Amino acid sequence: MTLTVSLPAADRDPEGGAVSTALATVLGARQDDPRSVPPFQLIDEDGEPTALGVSIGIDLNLAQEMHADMVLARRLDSEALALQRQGELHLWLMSWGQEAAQVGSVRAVRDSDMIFPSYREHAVALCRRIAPADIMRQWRGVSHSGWDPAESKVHINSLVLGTQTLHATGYAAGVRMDRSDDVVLTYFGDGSASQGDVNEALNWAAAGSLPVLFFCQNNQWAISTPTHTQMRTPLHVRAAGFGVTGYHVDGNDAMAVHAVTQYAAEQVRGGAGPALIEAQTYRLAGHSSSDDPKRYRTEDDLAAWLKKDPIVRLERFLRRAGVEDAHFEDLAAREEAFAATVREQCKALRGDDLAAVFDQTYAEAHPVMDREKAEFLGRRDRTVA
Ligand SMILES: Cc1ncc(C[n+]2csc(CCOP(=O)(O)OP(=O)(O)O)c2C)c(N)n1
Ligand SMILES: [Mg+2]
Repeated sequence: MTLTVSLPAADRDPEGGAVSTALATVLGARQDDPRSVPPFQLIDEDGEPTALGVSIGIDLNLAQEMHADMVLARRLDSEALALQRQGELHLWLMSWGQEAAQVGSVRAVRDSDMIFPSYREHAVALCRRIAPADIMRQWRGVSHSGWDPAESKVHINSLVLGTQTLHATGYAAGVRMDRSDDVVLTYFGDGSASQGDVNEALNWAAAGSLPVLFFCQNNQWAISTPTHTQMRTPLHVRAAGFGVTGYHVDGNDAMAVHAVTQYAAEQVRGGAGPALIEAQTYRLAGHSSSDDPKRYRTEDDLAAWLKKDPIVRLERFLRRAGVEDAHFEDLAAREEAFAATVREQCKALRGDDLAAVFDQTYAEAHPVMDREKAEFLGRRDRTVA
């Protein structure tokens, strides 16, 4: 069967051959980017509410609380990097610049909603009241992970890219079997979106209509690989191909992230099936304490994103809204005290549970694990002596 597309007379090519320029422009753009929408934004880069922000309204108390969370998260990040430089941590994955994406999203779900993070979600962990010591433990090499997931409802970090999205999907199947109305929130990066695991998780979550909220922090880089070389179709558009509802948000606008996540989470909670949020943000620091981003990205790129700093933006908004100096002075004092706690907690961390992995591999004792544990302890004690 031939499908005939009838064009308005003015658009017809009198020669009957080539497609008109107007049509080519419209269809060409759709082909490249079928339903891409600009990121949802409530507060612009100068701290001014957008037209949408004005019409929807911005909760000043929430803005103040999230600003404080972001300031503390950034301080944890800079202290931890300094501690790494002093030899107190082996490695640190910086979250500088991604605070709004993390704080805005975690604060928009319930405390009972389980979270499966990647490895950079320190602000998420802080908002779930995980102690700085527990966030740094793994990076000091004194533990295999840092906290009790049953207590915080935050699973341990996943360093194998994308694997946590499958764990989240499996967990969501359990939530469904329990007939709970919890939502499962999982974080992953733009680069991880190329992993088979993430695509399998999206497909499986959609096929089972599972309560998963996929949150992609598109920080524009996967170590030295820029996002645009990894994908032709933006992720929020790609979601539809899996049968997942896609949202696009300015990831440096904490209020917008909160609004979109709250809406998406409620849809998922209500049984609409999984959703995906693509948050546009930027990793202002290197990939990790071992990376030198000057080798692959320009100063101009960094400068352009520094202007979109999520904390500066929210502070400007709060000051315009009448929040006084005293508030920011109190917060600065709180931040200094918090920084001292971070340093103290880090230096006090000692490792004595590394051998626990051998006890936790199987439910019951296993001769191979016993042998490996003995070898490990022998080696460790020789090194310590
Ligand atoms: C399966 C797997 N492949 C490769 C790596 C090495 N690796 C670690 S981080 C990373 C980049 C990830 O980028 P993205 O998903 O965008 O997250 P971001 O680090 O930007 O937060 C790579 C390739 C890994 N950890 N796991
Ligand atoms: Mg990335």
